[in-house]
Amino acid sequence: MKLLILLVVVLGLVAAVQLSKVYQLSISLRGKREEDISEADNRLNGGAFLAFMAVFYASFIYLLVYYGSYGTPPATEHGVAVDQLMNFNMAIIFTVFFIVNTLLFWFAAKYYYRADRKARFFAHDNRLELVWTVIPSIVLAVIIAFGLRTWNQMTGDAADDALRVELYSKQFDWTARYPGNDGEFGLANYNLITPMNALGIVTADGIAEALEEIEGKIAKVEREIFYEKGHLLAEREALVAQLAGDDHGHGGHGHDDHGDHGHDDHGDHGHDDHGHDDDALKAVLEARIHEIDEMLASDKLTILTDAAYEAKEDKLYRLQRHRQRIQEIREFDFDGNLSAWEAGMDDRIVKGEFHLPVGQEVEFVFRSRDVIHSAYMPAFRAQMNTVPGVPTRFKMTPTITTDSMRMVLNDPEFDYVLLCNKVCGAAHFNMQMKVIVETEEQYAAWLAEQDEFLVKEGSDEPEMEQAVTTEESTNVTASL
Ligand SMILES: [Cu+2]
Repeated sequence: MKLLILLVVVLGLVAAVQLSKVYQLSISLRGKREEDISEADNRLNGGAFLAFMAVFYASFIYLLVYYGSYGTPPATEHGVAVDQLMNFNMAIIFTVFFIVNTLLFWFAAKYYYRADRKARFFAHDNRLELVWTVIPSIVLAVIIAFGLRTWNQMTGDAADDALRVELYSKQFDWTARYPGNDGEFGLANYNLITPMNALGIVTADGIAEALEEIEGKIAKVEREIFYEKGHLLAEREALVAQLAGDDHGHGGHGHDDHGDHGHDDHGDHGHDDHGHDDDALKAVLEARIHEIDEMLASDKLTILTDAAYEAKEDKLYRLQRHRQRIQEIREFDFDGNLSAWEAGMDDRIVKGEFHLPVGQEVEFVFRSRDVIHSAYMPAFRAQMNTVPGVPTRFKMTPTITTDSMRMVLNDPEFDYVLLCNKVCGAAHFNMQMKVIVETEEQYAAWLAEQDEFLVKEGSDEPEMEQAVTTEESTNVTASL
């Protein structure tokens, strides 16, 4: 099939070349030179410019009508302002677009070349320069001022009673976190991320769990390094040589030692200890050789290439650094004496969908585990990058419930959605989360059903309850 298409293209090209040869031949037969272009030719080209302009505008307007809308009316307070800003910008852009393109094509058509007409030479005009510098400057300044005002509406400080929701992105899904009854998000630390603690929430238990996991990994790598056959054999050889060397070259060795100590005028003292040191050293060396022999016979023995051995050493170093960072996590109190390590215990973590109450200001805090993602909620006219290591935020107030929006759009299937709007990897297309906007009561009922971080299935539940304050544990029990 591909071959056939290629053949058609090649034959088409050959035909075109032949046709142009025939055309040139016919011109020279009529006694005209090739570069002579008649006025009729020029007029035709001018008309073609106008025809192109008409088709160009028609396709532009078609695309605008069919793809130019968000599909939903703005469902947040600031969304109205975002749409106004967008429409204002577009109105300016379209105006300039139509003026410039109309002039371009219309001039090309009107002033096609005619032998009896001479163009006017026009070098410079201060008034013109002034007009096309000052007007765009004013328009741009207005756009920037308008844009900053709308931006500040979204990113300004949230009200004290605003609901706070954390959105956590990773390849390739979203997790939402609600701060729980204490109103504070528990501290999070990426060093604590384990399968059981996907957000790395800091609690005494989380730290213990992460440490246990990392100790296990360190022990495994250490074993692989310590039991490497080549290195054990080399060490054994060196030890044996040292033992033999000690027996033969006793004098020399002793002399070195003596010299060292002699600097401090403790030569005699050093010499006294010398024989004793030697025996002790010999015992240590023999013990180690014996240990190595046992290790060489054990089934834990590993065989690694030099590169693999180095990689293991690197890995061990990184794991030890990781362990150190976990050990360095220090406890501190939020305002009001709430321990940062306890604040996370009642956090509610949800996946798949999250809910918001209508008419209530929400402050979103964004975190990312791996790469830059972008939290995009088109119906709310809201978007923010989520950046590893740099929490980002914005606030918004949803104004239309999911149910109302379904009626407005006459689409019972409609749902608000949170999308990833940065191409972040293979499953980026599927990185989304449903958002439900509902009444205050519905929202409260939904939230009460969500598990608290440390109060889900698991045997260590009673332990946890002891750790939280009395007031909190009442709430915890109530929600169970
Ligand atoms: Cu993503």
